Amino acid sequence: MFAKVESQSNGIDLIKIDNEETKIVFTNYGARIVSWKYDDNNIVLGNVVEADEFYEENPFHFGATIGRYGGRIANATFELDGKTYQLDANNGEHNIHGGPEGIGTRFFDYEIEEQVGQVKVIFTTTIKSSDDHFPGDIDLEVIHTYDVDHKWTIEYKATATEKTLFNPMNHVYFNLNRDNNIIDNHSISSSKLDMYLLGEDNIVESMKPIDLVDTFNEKNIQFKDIFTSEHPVVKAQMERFGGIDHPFDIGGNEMTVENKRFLLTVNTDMPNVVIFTFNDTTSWQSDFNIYKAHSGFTLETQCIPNDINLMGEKAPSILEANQPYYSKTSYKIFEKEL
Ligand code: G6D
Repeated sequence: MFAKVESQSNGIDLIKIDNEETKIVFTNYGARIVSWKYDDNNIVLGNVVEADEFYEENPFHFGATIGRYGGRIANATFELDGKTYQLDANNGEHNIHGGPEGIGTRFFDYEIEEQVGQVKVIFTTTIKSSDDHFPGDIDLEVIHTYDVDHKWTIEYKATATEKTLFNPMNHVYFNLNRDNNIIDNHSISSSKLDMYLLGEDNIVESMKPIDLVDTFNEKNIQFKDIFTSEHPVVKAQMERFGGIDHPFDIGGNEMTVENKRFLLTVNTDMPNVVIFTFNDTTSWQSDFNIYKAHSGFTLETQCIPNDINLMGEKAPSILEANQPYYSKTSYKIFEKEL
């Protein structure tokens, strides 16, 4: 395994890691993953060639590190220790992806460590309260590790100067099909697939989910079956949002997604996974947008969006001052025996 760096225009560096049949590329712009190839099949959405132009204007945040708070915060406001915080609204009246100054569009510093059987890229930045209006500054390390077993691991290490919210995630879109054909044929599987329902403006409505494993009476569920379900609750949600944009409780630390050729496993210590099936691509008015609806899906490991307004002081995204934060998510790709 080895890594090499290619510097593009506008300060964007591509950090290319070669592991024989798989290759992965990261960039300092948003500490993001740019591409992940199994042979010549790119299993994530992105563009390794002209990353500078492609990523700067991408409203779908392909592969970016998102924070300090990944999902929507309703009405861009929350209360912590009796104090009300007003954030910038950048999704109608709501705050999303950490707000307009979110970390997905900034340049991170980085170092590369080549070790036996793995390469680590350690990205660092400071999130300032004066930029995003959450309390406290956060020193953040985002560590992307790629290893000989074709496993990509993301670790987040952080400390905050004041009690705050911290809920980072990665906005990678997977597509295990050749030529990025729509992902309807992929199936998802876990011991439990509790889907939290969304209300107005895609905001999580209640803490009462519906278990898709029970509803479909199956452990391995195709996206197509969810999209076309006749179950009244599932159907109403799919019609309303054009697909999945929902947080799940996966009942443990692991879930899998597969098509005929590949199996992807996700391991995480985060309580929820938001699956977004790229439901409406039309808001991206660009020649770079070659994607139709359902061209990919995210597996955003995080605390349930809006947790602070749903759960108050019990919200898992609360980070105490000067307490080390750590979380870890791995994605591993296998080629199936045909
Ligand atoms: C997130 O949940 C949201 C979607 O609603 C949004 O459209 C996307 O990011 C860009 O996954």
